[in-house]
Amino acid sequence: MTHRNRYPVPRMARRALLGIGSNSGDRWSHLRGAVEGLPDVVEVSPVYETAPVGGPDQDPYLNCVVRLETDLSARGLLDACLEREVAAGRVRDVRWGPRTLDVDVLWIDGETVDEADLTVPHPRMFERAFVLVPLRDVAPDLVPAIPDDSGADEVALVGSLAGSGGS
Ligand code: X6L
Ligand code: MG
Ligand code: MG
Repeated sequence: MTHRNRYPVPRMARRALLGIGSNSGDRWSHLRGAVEGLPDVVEVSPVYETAPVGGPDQDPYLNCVVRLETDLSARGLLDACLEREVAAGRVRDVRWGPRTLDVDVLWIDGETVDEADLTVPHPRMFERAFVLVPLRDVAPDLVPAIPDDSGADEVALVGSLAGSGGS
């Protein structure tokens, strides 16, 4: 090669879906802080209160899903998620235990990742109603059906981050 391109490589933004959850501290503030701090968010699902799945006995969660149109790589998205969790004061101790904020990369159009600390699509959560119900709101093409055994009866619409609702 005799020269290098001086210009940024144009990249087509693609759709990414992130799952957000909180069941400790001011849950509404943690969700709101995540949505406001994440890059390239174009749509936010309603907020659902959901029964905890896995781990020790713990309080109910608030869950939602955001849709991004972004040039960020999967790794860039994970970094943005972890940054929001740290900003919410998350302490990682008990596996599947209570957390102020959890932000997961669920899906990136046209991309799969299988690395030690990052798997996309998210392997486990796609069977859970606390992901599927809000995911269906912002990406219905990704949710053809919600299985009867996914816990759909333990997911209650409680408000939205844009309008009223929350404490
Ligand atoms: C079989 C066995 C299939 C276990 C799935 C799924 C385990 C999800 C743990 C599973 C299995 C999890 C949230 C939550 C967690 C959340 C609600 C987890 C463990 N995060 N419950 N539990 N909302 N409602 O965001 O996700 S941590
Ligand atoms: Mg999670
Ligand atoms: Mg997580």
